[in-house]
Amino acid sequence: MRIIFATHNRNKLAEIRKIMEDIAAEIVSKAELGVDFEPVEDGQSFSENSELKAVGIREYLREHGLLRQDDIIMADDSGLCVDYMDGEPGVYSARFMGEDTSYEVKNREIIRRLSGVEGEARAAHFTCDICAAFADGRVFHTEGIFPGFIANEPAGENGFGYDPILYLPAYGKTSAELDMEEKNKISHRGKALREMRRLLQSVRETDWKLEKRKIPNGESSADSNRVRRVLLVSDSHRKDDALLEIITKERPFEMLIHLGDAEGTESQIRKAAGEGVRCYFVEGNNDFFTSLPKELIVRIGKENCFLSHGHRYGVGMDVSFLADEARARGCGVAMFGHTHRPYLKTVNEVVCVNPGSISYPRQSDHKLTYMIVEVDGDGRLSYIQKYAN
Ligand code: ITT
Repeated sequence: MRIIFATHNRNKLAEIRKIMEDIAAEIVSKAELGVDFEPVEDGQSFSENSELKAVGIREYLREHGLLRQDDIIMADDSGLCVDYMDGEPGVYSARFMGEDTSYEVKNREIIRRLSGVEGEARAAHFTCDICAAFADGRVFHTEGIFPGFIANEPAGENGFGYDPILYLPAYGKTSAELDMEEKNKISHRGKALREMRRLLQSVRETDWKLEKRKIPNGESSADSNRVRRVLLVSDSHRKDDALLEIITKERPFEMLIHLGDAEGTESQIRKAAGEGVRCYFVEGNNDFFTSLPKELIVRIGKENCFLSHGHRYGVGMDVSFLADEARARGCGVAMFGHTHRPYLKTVNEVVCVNPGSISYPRQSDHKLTYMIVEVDGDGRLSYIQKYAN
């Protein structure tokens, strides 16, 4: 899943990355995608504006062929609502006194307007509405509120915008005196983002349950019935001599899976495997300018196998994120590369398999490794670790 956040406010993006980093493979801003299209925010409420932004960017990406099937375009609209000013500046927070007016001036002006106002009457809050527009047309919203009081004097250097004037009695500080981590825990955006995170997780689980009933995208059940031996390799990094040798040595096999970082020699490998062999490649972190899929689900015997290079799941540190992703997608096997070390272990009920590297091994014996997967008559898989030299 890729989250594209429709903002050019760097502070917002940093907060969002911190909260969402472990649920999306990629979080990019629209600027990082090179999109300079600016939807008009002329709604009367925070939720209207966030939806105008998110849907506007989604349709722009669609029209320009940049929208991926698993993209979620997110946008927030947020602002400060001051009770004594009838909820102003509200949706006009960024435009209050003019876009180019400094926040020092805006903050002083709000304090000035509240001169003589005391206690509860100085109540104010930040509001944030987040909209997630899915590539398939669905739209979801969450909202968060961050209550406080307008301070008598601006204070603090952290945060941005109106942070120096929102005083938080429980902390004896303004929002600008909190560090980012503290602010994220209690802020309007933090709350709305965590709620969005929960919502996305539950939507994703429901989608995957439905998807589980479909045929996997790589290999149909009918095709998978004829597969008895699979050659599993990874991380060849254009150094194909050993790989070409084992292709000859290991024949016959009906399927070849390469788990990433072939670095452009895919057609040579396919050719060497021969016409009758189904070849699957996924994109590795060194496969630049490629149209290879990032992930695939392939049916082998009676197993749905989740193929991924693994770097997006942090497999170098911990395989359990990959295992959980595979399981949530209805796969009992996760095949990955990236670490250059052979691996075979059941993690969170998912068999996690890494054939190691066929070019630059990193395990202690420094031998080039690969795997053969054998399928028995009942469709059960067994994994045989092999050395190329
Ligand atoms: P994008 O539209 O590109 O996301 P923006 O800064 O214009 O960025 P908004 O339209 O949501 O964002 O305007 C919100 C304004 O409200 C923002 O410029 C700040 O002045 C204020 N604001 C929102 N969240 C805030 C926060 O956490 N701390 C301080 N001020 C905030």
